[in-house]
Amino acid sequence: MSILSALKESGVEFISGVPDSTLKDLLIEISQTTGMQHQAAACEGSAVSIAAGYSLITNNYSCVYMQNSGLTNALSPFLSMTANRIFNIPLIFVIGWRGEPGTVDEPQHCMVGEITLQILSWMNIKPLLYTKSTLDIEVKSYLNKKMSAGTNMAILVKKGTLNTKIKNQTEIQQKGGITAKEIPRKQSLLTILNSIPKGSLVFTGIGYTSREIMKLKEEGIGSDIRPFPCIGGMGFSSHFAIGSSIGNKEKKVYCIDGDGSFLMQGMGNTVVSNISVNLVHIVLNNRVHNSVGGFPTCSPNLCLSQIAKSLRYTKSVTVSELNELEIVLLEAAQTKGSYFIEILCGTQIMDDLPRPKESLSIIKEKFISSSELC
Ligand SMILES: Cc1ncc(C[n+]2csc(CCOP(=O)(O)OP(=O)(O)O)c2C)c(N)n1
Repeated sequence: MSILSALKESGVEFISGVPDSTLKDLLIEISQTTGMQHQAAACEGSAVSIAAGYSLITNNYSCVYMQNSGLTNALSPFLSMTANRIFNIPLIFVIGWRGEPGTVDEPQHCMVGEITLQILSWMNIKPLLYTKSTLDIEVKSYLNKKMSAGTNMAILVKKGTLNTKIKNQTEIQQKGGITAKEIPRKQSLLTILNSIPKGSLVFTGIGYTSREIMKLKEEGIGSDIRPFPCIGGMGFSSHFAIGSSIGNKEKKVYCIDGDGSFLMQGMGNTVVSNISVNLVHIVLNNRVHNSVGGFPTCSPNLCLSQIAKSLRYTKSVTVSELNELEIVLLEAAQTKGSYFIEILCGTQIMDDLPRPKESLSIIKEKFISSSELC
């Protein structure tokens, strides 16, 4: 059995969420199963709301999956809409536990990892801790007990418990939408790095982008720039970039991000319509959340540059050929205002992607001193 089978046997028919590498096996199973309707969500709060809407109308429990870093996002609709003292629409949460105290994990996960149980206690949830030795019967009896009581519940999955059977990644990625043309990922990044004028401020997003750029810099590409890797706060790197452009009108500011991140928080970029920024916002659209297993985003076939156009970026384009990209990057470097570039790119992954080698506070200090901000 598996978590998915236990959910199905308990009568659950609907699941929504944002992917997490801790939950890869569950997500692969969801993509291959029948009898469980699945809706990928743009963010965790949206997943809670979609699942709650489904439950309200069907009078059945539904399930929400996420990484624990999405819990704070989920809290908004939970605490003021679905919780038992509000509209009382109980849900089943399946949560990947990154940054669990006593385990080794990336620095951005340590704070949320430490307070995960506390957040769940604010939600009045006593989770079932899912480890390699958790028995199927324990999962079923936990679900059934909580369902009979009509309460919220959570299965908290320890890192390394579920990601054992990853085989069909290519198949999953292929479902992430279809494009006739695309620029190979590495080629896109090389071209971007070579186009950024010296002295620019560069912010790179979560997912593979920051790590890919770290690798290219280790290979000597883009030696004139020192990017600030926004490896936490999914979707907010462009907001960071906007803030820094407000704070320094002289410098050209770049944000290089993924489509999953843009879809998660892109509406916040609407502020570019009423402020003066000197921003080049680049989104590498591979139509999937590649770094957490290659699962399709909630809307893989949207044209992101059309969205940016309606958010009133000064200029907004989609490119799918290398020569177009070169021209557009040149123009963006010379244009004042907000320039949005959607690159239709592939899902190829470079080998041996590095992770930050220094502490994040040192990375921040080096970014500040190299940016000649004072
Ligand atoms: C709030 C939040 N939700 C989920 C995650 C887990 N997560 C890390 S990277 C990522 C996917 C990012 O997708 P995209 O921006 O398209 O970049 P790619 O992975 O394709 O490089 C996800 C879902 C997270 N870190 N934070």
